[in-house]
Amino acid sequence: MTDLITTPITAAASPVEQVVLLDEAGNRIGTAPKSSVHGADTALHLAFSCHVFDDDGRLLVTRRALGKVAWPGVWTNSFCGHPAPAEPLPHAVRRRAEFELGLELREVEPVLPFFRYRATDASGIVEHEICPVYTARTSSRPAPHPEEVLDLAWVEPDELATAVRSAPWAFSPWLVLQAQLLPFLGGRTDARVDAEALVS
Ligand SMILES: [Mn+2]
Repeated sequence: MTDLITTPITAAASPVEQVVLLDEAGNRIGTAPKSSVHGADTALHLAFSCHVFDDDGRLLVTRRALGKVAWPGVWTNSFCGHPAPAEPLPHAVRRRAEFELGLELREVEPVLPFFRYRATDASGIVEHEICPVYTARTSSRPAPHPEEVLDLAWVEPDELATAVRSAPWAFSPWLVLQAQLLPFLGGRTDARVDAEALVS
């Protein structure tokens, strides 16, 4: 597998947001418009998730805006996104933090560099991603972008861990899966997560 976190590929600048397509081994095999990739049979592509802590060790959870194509109105981790074709992942993480939440991040660290999942939302839209998971810290006060984030909360990690296990249907499937693997959400780094089991 190529180094997904640090290896950019070059591509012509495009006015349409592009995502990076991946083969089963995680190699970059091309690009496609973000809007056409996500559908009923979504091709595997590169994304990321980030969990943001404040200075008191609380975690930021967000509720996805109702206008989002996939999982509208669902509570999830701090934010997610797709790197542009030539964009290193840590840069994409910082860019989306600023865009979605007005947050300046520090200590951006990959914690699950090879996380992968496939899941289908209630409307039939499929996500299918190799999705390196990051943690970061902020001292900023969130200023959510209304087209991205409907609501947010700072929560104690152990309370989120309990909530995700008690009511997994109330959270994004990628958060539920990540919680099985992230120690700060009660997970074990050696846990085996069967992401395909989520396909409905
Ligand atoms: Mn995606």
